[in-house]
Amino acid sequence: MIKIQNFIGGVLAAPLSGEYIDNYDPSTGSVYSLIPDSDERDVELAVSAAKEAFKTWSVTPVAHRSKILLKIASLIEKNLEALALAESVDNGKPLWLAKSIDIPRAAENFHFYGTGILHFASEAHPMEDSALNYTLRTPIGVAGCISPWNLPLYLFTWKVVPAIAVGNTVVAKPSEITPMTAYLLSEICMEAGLPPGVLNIVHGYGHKVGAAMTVHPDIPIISFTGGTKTGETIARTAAPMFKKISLELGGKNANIVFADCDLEKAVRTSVRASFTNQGEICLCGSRIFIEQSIYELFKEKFIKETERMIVGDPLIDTNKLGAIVSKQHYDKILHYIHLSKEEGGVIVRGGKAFHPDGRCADGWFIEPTIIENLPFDCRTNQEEIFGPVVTLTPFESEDEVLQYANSTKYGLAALLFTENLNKAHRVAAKLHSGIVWVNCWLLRDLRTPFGGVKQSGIGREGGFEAFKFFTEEKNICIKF
Ligand code: TXE
Repeated sequence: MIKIQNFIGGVLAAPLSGEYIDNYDPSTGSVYSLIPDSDERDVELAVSAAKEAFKTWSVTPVAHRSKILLKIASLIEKNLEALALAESVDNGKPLWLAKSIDIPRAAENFHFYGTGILHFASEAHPMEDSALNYTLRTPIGVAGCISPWNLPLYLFTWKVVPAIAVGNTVVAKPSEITPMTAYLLSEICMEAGLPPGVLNIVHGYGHKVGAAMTVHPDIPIISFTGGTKTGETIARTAAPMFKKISLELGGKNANIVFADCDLEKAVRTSVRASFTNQGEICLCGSRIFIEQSIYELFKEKFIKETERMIVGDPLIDTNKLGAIVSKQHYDKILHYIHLSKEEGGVIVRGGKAFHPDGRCADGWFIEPTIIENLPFDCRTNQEEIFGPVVTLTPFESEDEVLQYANSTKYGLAALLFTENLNKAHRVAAKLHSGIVWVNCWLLRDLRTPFGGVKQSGIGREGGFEAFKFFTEEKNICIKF
């Protein structure tokens, strides 16, 4: 039974409590490893190591920081197979998905920010013949990074890398549900020669380790991705301490299919946007609005295309959906499917748990589920389910669908399908979300600002936005 260790001050360490938490393989429902049940004492050790390392790391030449980050990127690529298998076993996602998306993107995060830091500069503001202003952007200190279980290494590195690239040191906590690849990254960081204390990983429960990080006086900046409820908890603690926070939270994204769309493309892309990673991506389009005149045709084609999304053992490449990440989340999704029926929904496909034969018989699997006949403002259409569950709703006009799409408390992402350019620009501009994809989904340019509005969060990640978040600006004005 693997016993995961914390990574503090450049060495692997057991939790001071000596206690461990069971870590489950969702595809079999069994415990396969143990996670440190760390607490505020381990966080204290990590903060001390990070503070010590900051003294040198923050003044290490950018070219040297870049070199180490690029070395880590190449080691991740070299260890792709092992990391992808670890991610699939830990999260339940298909192995092919971890191999093609999760792990390559983790390497890309190191490469993107490891090169981006070489080009990050700031500006000067000359005041004609009287003075010169210039802006200094300097690292802040020990950054706290807290990440979720849906894209474990992908989102862990999406936070940690820009933080250390600009010269901060980090205390990080991956989700206690999927800690494995962050643990394996510790070993890669040691091999790459990342100086001790630059990255510290403390494993354990959010309400213990995450909460201790959030309240720690020597962690002045927190970057969080996870549920809106937890984001609120973190903000309540951080706000009166005047900490800088970035919150990437939940979503309930609209997918709008106009009659003048390329129907085949809209169907294919909508199935991907509905069920990839078992629907456990905050960017999934879980509310599909279809123009009335093509509703039945789209529904027929969408259901047919969904038949191809075979659920089963994540280690078998022909399976498109793997297991749901935890028993608790599995129960939550099944609860919402039950609720949808109480709200008048008609399940046109799926709707049940799935029990594969063989080694995964006791795993946590749910069929891709399509529900229609629900009002846009019912709970099923307003609350984040975060599973392989989508609703289909017809609309007559642009105004009507914009009212539906913008009706939730979230505003992370949206998709729309039309071949009419004017309509694409017009509708995209009116959608209350931080990201809009037109005739595509999850097409990502890492330079773009990433984040949501309303209760989908605060701040933006990505590109130089991330570097600006993890640095402090100072304007210096010198009179001639
Ligand atoms: O997230 P949590 P969960 C949504 C999704 C899901 C819901 C809850 O709807 O059902 O959020 O998921 C740490 N102080 N998303 O329970 O609890 C926790 O240990 C500090 C959307 O996984 O928010 C973990 O490391 N930290 C999201 C991280 O927060 C705390 C992706 C996320 O856990 C804490 C995942 C506390 N008090 C879920 N409590 C997205 N936007 O992609 C927990 N944590």
